[in-house]
Amino acid sequence: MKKSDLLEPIAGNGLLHRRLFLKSSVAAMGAAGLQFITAKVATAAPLEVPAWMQTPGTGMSGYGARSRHEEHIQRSFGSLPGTVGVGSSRTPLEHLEGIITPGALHFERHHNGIPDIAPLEHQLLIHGLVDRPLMFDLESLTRYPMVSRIHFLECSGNSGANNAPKPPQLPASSIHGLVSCSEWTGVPLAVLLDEAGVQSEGSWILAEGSDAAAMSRSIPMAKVRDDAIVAIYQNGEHLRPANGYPMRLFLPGWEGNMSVKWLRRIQVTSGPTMTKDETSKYSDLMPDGRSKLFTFPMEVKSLITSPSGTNAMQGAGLYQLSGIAWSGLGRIRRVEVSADDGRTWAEAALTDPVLPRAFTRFRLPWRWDGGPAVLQSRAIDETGAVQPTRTVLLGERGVNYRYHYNAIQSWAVSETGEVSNVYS
Ligand SMILES: Nc1nc2c(c(=O)[nH]1)N[C@H]1C(S)=C(S)[C@@H](COP(=O)(O)O)O[C@H]1N2
Ligand SMILES: [Mo]
Repeated sequence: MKKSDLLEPIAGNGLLHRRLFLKSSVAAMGAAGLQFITAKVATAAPLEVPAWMQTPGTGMSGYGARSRHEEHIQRSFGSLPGTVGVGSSRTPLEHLEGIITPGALHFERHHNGIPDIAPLEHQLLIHGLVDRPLMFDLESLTRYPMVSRIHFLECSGNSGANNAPKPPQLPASSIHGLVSCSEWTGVPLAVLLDEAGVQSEGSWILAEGSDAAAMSRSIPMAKVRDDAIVAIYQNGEHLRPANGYPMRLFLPGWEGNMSVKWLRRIQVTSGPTMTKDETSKYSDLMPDGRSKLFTFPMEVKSLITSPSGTNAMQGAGLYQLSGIAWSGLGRIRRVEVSADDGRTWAEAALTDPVLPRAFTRFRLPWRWDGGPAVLQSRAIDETGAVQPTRTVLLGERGVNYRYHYNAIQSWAVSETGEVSNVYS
């Protein structure tokens, strides 16, 4: 491909080739006389000395805080801040970049508030169909070999707002923010189960939390053996109370509800326990009125986070479309982007690293001509699964299905630059 071709749209409505964002191509853009994004031409005058260079800066602190100019970036709430009991808060996806969600902005979902657990008093009991019932405290756990894995965590209720007949006019976080991505460190649950000695009939476990909801879920032994961990650390520091301090179950790629926080009990069983949390909620109601028994993995999904709902574009010109893709079934293989409501598609650049069951950041250059556009992203994972359109998804599921919504998100850009949520 000739460098100048990079400046030619490769799909409808101004989508440019992903290679335009490579270093050499940025130089090519300059050579072609295209000013890069919004940089101003520098003058020969010396730089001014700003106020903060004229006095010594402040000192160190024991635990860091972000810039006071960023304090308005907050989780959004489904229920009022500080509400006790049931509720959720959402990650401000449209304000974040890369793939890691800072601990302080990880989404929260509680069924009866956040328990205040004294770590030295917390115990994890492993019992049921085992040879030796065992109790682990935090100290004994940290003597086992640990693993660290970068994975997303998504509530199966995420994006449910888009089931509504009319598209809600909300920021990306309010619609899709029940998903975050962290590095989780802990002990593989299989190691602890081997210590206890699982008996031959032990084909499921029950995991129970130490919160006032005593939230509990059943998990098949195959998943436990595959990649379940008892997580102690999140992004390098101890779990935050809201995310399960001092220990939680973590099940990569499976619906968030099953990653039981404040984990206190694992009972090895011969089948699913059918707890209140897996029968009254998180089950999918089908068009014929019956419920699916369980839906464990979170399927392939993506959305453009910049620009996104309620944003205002700053005039026609070159933009960097940026978004996240993820799949509970493995790696993201490819993300395609459309600017003309799905008529034509261009392949986006995936920013390294591309990890299984983790956020994958994608980008594509877009020259907005100032006219109306509908932006969409469509992710494909390594199993070949393709993110469906909303029409296809709802067509298959009927109107009663609420959980596990993974349809393509469409953002309309108006001539005045307002970005809104549309169903296409
Ligand atoms: N003990 C317990 N575990 C729990 C919950 C809970 O309320 N109690 N909420 C579940 C739900 S519905 C989700 S989506 C995830 C949310 O994890 P987070 O709050 O760390 O984001 O935790 C799950 N584990
Ligand atoms: Mo959830």
